[in-house]
Amino acid sequence: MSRTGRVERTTKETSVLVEIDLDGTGKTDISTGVGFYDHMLDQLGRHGLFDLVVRTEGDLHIDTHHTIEDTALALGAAFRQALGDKVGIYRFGNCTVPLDESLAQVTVDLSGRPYLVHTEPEGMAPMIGAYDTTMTRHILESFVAQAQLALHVHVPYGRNAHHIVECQFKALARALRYASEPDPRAAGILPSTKGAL
Ligand SMILES: [Mn+2]
Repeated sequence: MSRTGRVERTTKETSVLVEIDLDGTGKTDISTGVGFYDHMLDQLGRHGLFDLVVRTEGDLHIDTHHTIEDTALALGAAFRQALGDKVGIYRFGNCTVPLDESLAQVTVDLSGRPYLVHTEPEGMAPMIGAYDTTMTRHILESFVAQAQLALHVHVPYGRNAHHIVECQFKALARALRYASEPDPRAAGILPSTKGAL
């Protein structure tokens, strides 16, 4: 059974297409018009072993905000769609990833309830190319709202803004992979005593 999601989302501000295959090999085809964001979504596919297509055309003449946010919303919706009934998966995942001087700790529960806890160092550089570093939290909020999962992302230390953001996406990718992967001991079993996720 294929675990794929496909979401098209069009507004007056953006037009987004996301396709995801949870059981892929990390093959990505990403184009949002925001170079550093493309780099981050590429990390998500590669380290999550998700095949991922993202095509966003947004109102970049205003700024990158709508483009980045709406892509994250569509990505969350596609991920939720791909998870299907969540039978036989691990449900929980966590991963700690260093990037030189920076460290990201990510824990996820595919709970069906959106909740984000996010901390990162204060005072990092405001921009990485055209990417506004305050958008990282907004991306995570948007993704969580649509993917309906609990996500805790912490960067206890780090200095370089590029490193601080990139280690979060790498750790997120790996935590999502672990949580969504089939658990061979739990085939046919829903990982919840409640009977629904
Ligand atoms: Mn916004």
